[in-house]
Amino acid sequence: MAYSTEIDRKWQKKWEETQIYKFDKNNMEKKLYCLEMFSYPSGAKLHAGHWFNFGLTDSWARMKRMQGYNVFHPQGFDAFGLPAENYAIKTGIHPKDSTMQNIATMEEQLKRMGATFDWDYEVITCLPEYYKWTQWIFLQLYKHGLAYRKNAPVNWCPSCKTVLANEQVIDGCCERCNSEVTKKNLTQWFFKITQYAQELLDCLPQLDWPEKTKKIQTNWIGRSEGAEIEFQVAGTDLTFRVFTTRADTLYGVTYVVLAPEHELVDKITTDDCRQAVEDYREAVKKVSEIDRMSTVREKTGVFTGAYAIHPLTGEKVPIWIADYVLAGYGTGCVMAVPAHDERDYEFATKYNLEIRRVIKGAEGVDDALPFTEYGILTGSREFDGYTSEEARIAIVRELEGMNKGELKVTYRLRDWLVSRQRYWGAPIPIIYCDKCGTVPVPEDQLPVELPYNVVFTPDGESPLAKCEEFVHTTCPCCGGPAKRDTDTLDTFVCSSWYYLRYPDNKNDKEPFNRELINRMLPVDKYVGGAEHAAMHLLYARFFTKALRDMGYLDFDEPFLSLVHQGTILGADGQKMSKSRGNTVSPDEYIEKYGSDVFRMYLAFGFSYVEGGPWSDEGIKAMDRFIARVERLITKFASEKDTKGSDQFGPNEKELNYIRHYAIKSVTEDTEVFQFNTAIARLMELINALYKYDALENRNMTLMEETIRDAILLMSPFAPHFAEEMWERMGYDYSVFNQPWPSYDEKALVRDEIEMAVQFNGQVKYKINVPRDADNQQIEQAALSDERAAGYIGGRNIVKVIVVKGRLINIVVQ
Ligand code: ANZ
Ligand code: ZN
Repeated sequence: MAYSTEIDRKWQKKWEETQIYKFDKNNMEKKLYCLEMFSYPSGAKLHAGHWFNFGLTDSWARMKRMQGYNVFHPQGFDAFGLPAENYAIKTGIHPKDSTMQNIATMEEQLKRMGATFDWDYEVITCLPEYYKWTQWIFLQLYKHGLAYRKNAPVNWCPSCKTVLANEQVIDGCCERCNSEVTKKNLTQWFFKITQYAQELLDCLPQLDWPEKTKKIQTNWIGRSEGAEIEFQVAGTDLTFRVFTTRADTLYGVTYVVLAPEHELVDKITTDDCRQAVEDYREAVKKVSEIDRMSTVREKTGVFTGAYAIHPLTGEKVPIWIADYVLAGYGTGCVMAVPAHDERDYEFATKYNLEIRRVIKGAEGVDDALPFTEYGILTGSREFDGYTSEEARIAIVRELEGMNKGELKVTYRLRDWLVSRQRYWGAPIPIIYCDKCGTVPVPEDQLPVELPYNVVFTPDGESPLAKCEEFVHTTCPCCGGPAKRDTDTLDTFVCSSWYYLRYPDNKNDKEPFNRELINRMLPVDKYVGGAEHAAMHLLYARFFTKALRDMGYLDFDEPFLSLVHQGTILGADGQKMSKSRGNTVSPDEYIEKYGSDVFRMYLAFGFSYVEGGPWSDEGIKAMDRFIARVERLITKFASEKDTKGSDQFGPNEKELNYIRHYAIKSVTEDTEVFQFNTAIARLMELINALYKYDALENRNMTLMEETIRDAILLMSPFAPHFAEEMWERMGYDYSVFNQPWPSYDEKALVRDEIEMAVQFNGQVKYKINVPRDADNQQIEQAALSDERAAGYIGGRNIVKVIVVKGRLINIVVQ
């Protein structure tokens, strides 16, 4: 029977019956937690990208399993979220129904992949048995002051009618629907990820993650070392603080700027300026944060009519508001130094504000204004002549003495906004009582179930707010009437801890057993898309650290080693999409060629971390390769009991060399996810076997051993096919219970000859060199031998004579 889906089914059935991939919880010594980012069941089908991620990570896991690791390889679904809800709005099919239906289909498809997933540990985030614990974690964060509620300007997508996290706003537009994002004030729940900003940075170096991803996180956290400096509003006792990285320029401050949203604005604006200030603040609401940060956009702003007192000179400087100052960064106020900051310079020039130089360049440096480099202080009283580096510290020390400033580290990272005004998510487990205020739902009342019958068409209000039975409840404190929070949690909350739930997914007493997950985690290998570099991967790290500090686990980082798979593009080199009509449907190919041909093609046809364009020719070639392997093995299986020779001549040595070279390369390349080169070595091995098979007098033992190794090496990439070939060779089930082959160093040395090494004509020792080595290689081998130094004895080498095939004479003096 030639390889086909029938063979896939045969072995899938057998694997299922024999429960071969069950994880053994009692053998923790060589546990290996291998995890792919779980999938989002929005499209009903697995696409080529899923296959690339799951199929090839499974190949890696299979090799580790054969190397003796007790591999934990679970699967699950990130099942809450917008797409299911948007789909429901379009089709009228309830998100729960469509999601569960999609999950069933995807589970089937994943099973047909023939992966080692242990489905006993499945996790589905939209089921109450899971989100009960998501809510429980929310409550723990709340109890520990890591979840809080505040009124804040939030990103609002007018089309999805929802609040978006900063990360979901791309170039000022909604990540999902691409409409322009505006601002709106709402009372929202936040998680205090900023409390972990420094630790999130500090732990990055120890992680085996792609450098680029670490860099993205570093920039996202955005540590900035500077100072906070206090200014007083003239004629009042109001004060405000600015954050600056350039305290050395303090004497160059000619005005200050508050973010338009700053709470002081109302209090200090004078009557004659009020109208202009109000109009400006209205206009700013429509501008996205990204635009406000843009350096090329023209700067705008208005004067408040108020003045601030310079902390060192006592001079009065005007207070402006301008949208290039962001409310959420630093203190939301800046001291403007137009001579030494580009934005301030542009602003001051436009509005005719004073520009005062306080830094000059060193000799020969062009210091035309705006001069933004470090330099030497001038016009700065007793600090004149200081370097910027010295003055940054000295000026702050002086302010410290007056209680008007201190050194300060600021992070660009913001607290994580988790409230969503949507239906399809985990309800926030909080009750509001007129008498008792904000009351957490008692833990024994979890889960707060998401009701099924809800009108979820968006109209700006949370769908749950329109569900009377949900909203009205009794206060757990006083028993009086109370209302539930009607927002749901961002789906990134669900995916921030799923890897902790897998090992203990049936626990109904706690989210996970502490002792168990301390043994099971961290995840040893995590594989998924690079698009998660900033959000998911940062949130999950934060959750792990917060849960550690609250005493629920004992490790610092969730994912020790991380790999990002590349993207499989359409045959046209464009991103696959339905509208372009360039998508590849794995199901059709699998039906036609079998799942192993599909997987082998993905392994061989692309660099794993880069991806690339799909090719139908490529998959056809892989189909021919598998058939070629099958012919070889089938033929050999029928002859293997015939007597051959036991010779071990040059042909045998050559075959044995290629065999061990393949073992070494496939092992090393697979380890680091370089599957394409691993498969290339396998192909060379099959070619060598064909060549050897054509010879008259074969060493049948060597040939059988080589074929056996070839099947083992191929098994992670073509699991069904390998089982079939293993059986055809007459071996016992299962190929996956075999140890991974190891290579013989000696076989890797190609045919060698022995040569004598002489010093000044006297033979001292002998060395082995490859038969085809040239004079230079021979000379090098002779001199790098550890015995050479003793015979040279610190003398000079005058000459080295190589007599090919016989000796090397080293002349020393
Ligand atoms: C005075 C000054 C003088 C500044 C100078 C720069 C150059 P990073 O490195 O990104 O942290 N800043 C502070 N808070 C801000 C806010 N909320 N919105 C916009 N800008 C803000 O940048 C820190 C610098 O960005 C601070 O140092 C401040 O301007 C500005 F010659 O203060 B500087
Ligand atoms: Zn109450």
